[in-house]
Amino acid sequence: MSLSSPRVMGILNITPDSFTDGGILFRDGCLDASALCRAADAMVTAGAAILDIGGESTRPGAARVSVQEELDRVLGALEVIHSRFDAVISLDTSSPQVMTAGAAAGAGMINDVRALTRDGALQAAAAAGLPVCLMHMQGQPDTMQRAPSYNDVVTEVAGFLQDRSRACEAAGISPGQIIYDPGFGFGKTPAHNFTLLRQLPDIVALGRPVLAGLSRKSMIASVLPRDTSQRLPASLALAVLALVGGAGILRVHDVAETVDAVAMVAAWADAPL
Ligand code: 7PM
Repeated sequence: MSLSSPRVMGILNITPDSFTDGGILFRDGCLDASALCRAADAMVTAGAAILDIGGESTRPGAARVSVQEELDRVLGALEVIHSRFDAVISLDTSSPQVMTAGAAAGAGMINDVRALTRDGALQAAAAAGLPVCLMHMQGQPDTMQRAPSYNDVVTEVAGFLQDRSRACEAAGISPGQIIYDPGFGFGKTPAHNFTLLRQLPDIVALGRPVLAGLSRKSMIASVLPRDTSQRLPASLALAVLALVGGAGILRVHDVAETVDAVAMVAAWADAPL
């Protein structure tokens, strides 16, 4: 997978409580494989290069799931998608057991909102040999939005990502396999999020591909009164700003629309002066 032009990652939530799709893909303890295939097919057809699947909701206040529950949700989905589509499958997990099993079932990258900080996660990711996305989060999902606080949000996020990169490299993950993510909305006020977006070139300058997850996030609601189903135009505006700031991967719900936005920015970036 080349990152010379920006890639779109489509979000497939395999959780019963996902905040945007209400758990249509996983209900009553059971994966709806045909709904999953339709959703994956629509995203791949629309131009997603990566499909992000996760079985543990990172929503603030979400119930923690057991490793077995997460494995049950995610492995079936991975096998279904891996056997039918050639998109890279990103596995959204913090659990070393899920990383190991997921890599064997066809995952092509690991997306960890905890940046491989759980016991054994660095070793599991290194053994899997897959690219890893390291995301910054202040605090834990259940409490992170209570009182986010930074002296200098950009410097602190950049420093955290560099620390985690060093830990990855020490565990045997090659620098070329490491992706950075400032973690929009994860222990950040709207002002922190907009500062990070405005200063995204400073994160890009650290020398790794940068993933931006802005789709439908609540920073939009700090500017406009929109519930999640009405955030597409604002999400596209944020996606364009992230691209102009140098993002290499956009994690989104609305793949087709975002692919069009990527094409416009690419044409703009390639225009002769
Ligand atoms: C509630 C709060 C529901 C937050 C869902 C979310 C990211 C991610 C998520 C991100 C990476 C969402 C988030 N966001 N992984 N997983 N980067 N790498 O809005 O920004 O999808 S969950």
